[in-house]
Amino acid sequence: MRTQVGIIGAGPAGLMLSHLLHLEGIESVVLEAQSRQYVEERVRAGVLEQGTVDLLVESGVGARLKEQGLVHHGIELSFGGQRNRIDFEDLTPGRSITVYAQQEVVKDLIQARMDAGGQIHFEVSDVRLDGLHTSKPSIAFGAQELVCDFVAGCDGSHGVARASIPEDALRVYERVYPFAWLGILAEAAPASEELIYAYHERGFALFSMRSPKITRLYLQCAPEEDIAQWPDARIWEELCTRLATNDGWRPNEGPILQKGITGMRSLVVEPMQFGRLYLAGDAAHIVPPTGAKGMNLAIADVRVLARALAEFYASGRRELLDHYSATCLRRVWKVQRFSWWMTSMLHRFETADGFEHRRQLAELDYLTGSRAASTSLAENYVGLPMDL
Ligand code: RFL
Ligand code: PHB
Repeated sequence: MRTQVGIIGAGPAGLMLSHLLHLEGIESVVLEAQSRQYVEERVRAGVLEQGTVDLLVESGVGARLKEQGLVHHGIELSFGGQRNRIDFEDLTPGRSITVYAQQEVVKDLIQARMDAGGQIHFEVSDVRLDGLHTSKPSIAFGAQELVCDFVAGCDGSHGVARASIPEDALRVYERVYPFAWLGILAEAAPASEELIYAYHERGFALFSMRSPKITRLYLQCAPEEDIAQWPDARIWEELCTRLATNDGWRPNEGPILQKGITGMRSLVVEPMQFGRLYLAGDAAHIVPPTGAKGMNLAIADVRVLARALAEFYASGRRELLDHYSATCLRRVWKVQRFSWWMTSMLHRFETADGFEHRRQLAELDYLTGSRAASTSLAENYVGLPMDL
């Protein structure tokens, strides 16, 4: 088999790259380890930045997103029994976020690729990369081989792409946090129209949603937490304790449809390129979910990569490809900073003397009381300009 760009992974990064390349007349083949059903049902992110929404709409895959996505003009920060609104309309005029599940983005992209005759191979096994420093790198899978001009490693943090790069050719920056998130999806009408990030003595909690009938909620827990220790009643009790405010507000309860525990880490590998292999999305970096940035960063990477490849095929010029890693990393590190900051402000850290707790309360008090600080949160949350 032969193609121009071989893409490993059918997550948001790989699918969006394939779609953008198609619009530029560039052929690609996507290889995915899981089944189509699995990737279309995997519950993950839900918050799209303005720039992500714009790109999906402009590239022609935004019809369902426009119809079903929930546009939010603010978020709330809850602490000390009160909620404080960060008003995007006021602080970042014209920019907002849209709540639309990642698996819906994935479904829309798969459909668009299929409609255009695109090639996505699901359930491929034993993927191996070869010849990354030659002009014809190849991807072997099972008994088949795909020869390409370029390879895009969009296979997430446990994929083969990054693992195929010799250790001494990469620098890895990593932080592991001493907590995790227990997340649930519940059949309950969201009791608030906007997301609520709560800092509480017992730990962080997040109120989010997927639709007018489905609430998505998270609780800070220990990294080694056993989900079996969390029967539904305990989850609701803890969520209500951490989220309830003095005005009597609390989330609506309902049957829990799905629950799981997610670890938290920050990771960046540099450079995001090795010969003709380009890493994008979670394959190159992981952010803790507190800033809701992972999927948005994956989309921002492939936008840069698609442009660079388009320029190469149109003119033979390699400048944009050569700058791919540096261009992406500028944004990646800014988003790392923001995600780390949100995480450290909102989670409980065990310290003996309570210094951290006092500092965090002061930070939240400052943030919600200062227009300058609120604006900084708002502009990062709705998304830095795509070219930054
Ligand atoms: P993905 O989505 O992990 O896709 C990688 C794909 O590669 C496949 N794969 C392979 N295929 C072939 N051969 C192999 N050897 C392979 N190994 C792996 C995998 O099956 C998979 O289909 O990476 P991508 O495309 O870079 O997208 C990244 C995002 O998925 C991720 O950053 C977000 O989900 C992170 N995230 C959030 N991001 C946001 O922007 N906003 C949010 O609100 C948000 N909330 C979250 C999140 C992630 C979470 N979890 C579960 C980690 C909330 C949670 C709980
Ligand atoms: C979600 O709705 O899943 C979600 C929202 C905001 C975050 C993380 C996850 O920061």
